[in-house]
Amino acid sequence: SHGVARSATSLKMAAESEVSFGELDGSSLQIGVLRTRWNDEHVTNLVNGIKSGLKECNVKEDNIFIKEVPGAYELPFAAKLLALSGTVDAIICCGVLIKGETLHFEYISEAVTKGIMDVNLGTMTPVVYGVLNCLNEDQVKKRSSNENGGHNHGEDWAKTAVEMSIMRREAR
Ligand code: DLZ
Repeated sequence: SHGVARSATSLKMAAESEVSFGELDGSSLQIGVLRTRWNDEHVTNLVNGIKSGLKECNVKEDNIFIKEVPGAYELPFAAKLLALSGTVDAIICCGVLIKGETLHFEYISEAVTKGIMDVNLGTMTPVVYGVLNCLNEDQVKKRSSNENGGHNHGEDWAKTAVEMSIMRREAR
């Protein structure tokens, strides 16, 4: 009977979260997308997922600002510049780090993760962590494309940006 109660609860939660996603209205929001040139093909797929997620939330195409940076390490700096410009409600930092043979991956990954959080709290602008940290390209594909049973996480990042933008506006 415990099992039945548990599954009833998770069904209710699923239904509630569907309702709240449907209500995300981004029609008056300006969203910045910072994307790396590193791992261009995968990052482009993720940006396409972001665009389709933003469209689902009624964000206007003219209100989406997209800018390239070289690699993931550059994302926090660019995000801080954009946040301080006061021109966007939220920023999505989009990149892909793939583990190589050295410790480089761990160092960059940690710095970027910490850097993005610093910009969130330091500027009080929502900065979405749209960075995949993967051991190989197969893992990247599963998280950046809806093909072959994968899921494009860019769609979720877009909804997170809209949800957090609304939260910040409501707090003012
Ligand atoms: C140098 C480097 C390496 C080895 N790998 C990646 C990666 O997988 N993903 C990524 O976004 N960037 C990588 N970079 C570049 C760094 O992020 C950064 O652009 C350079 O170290 C210059 O600061």
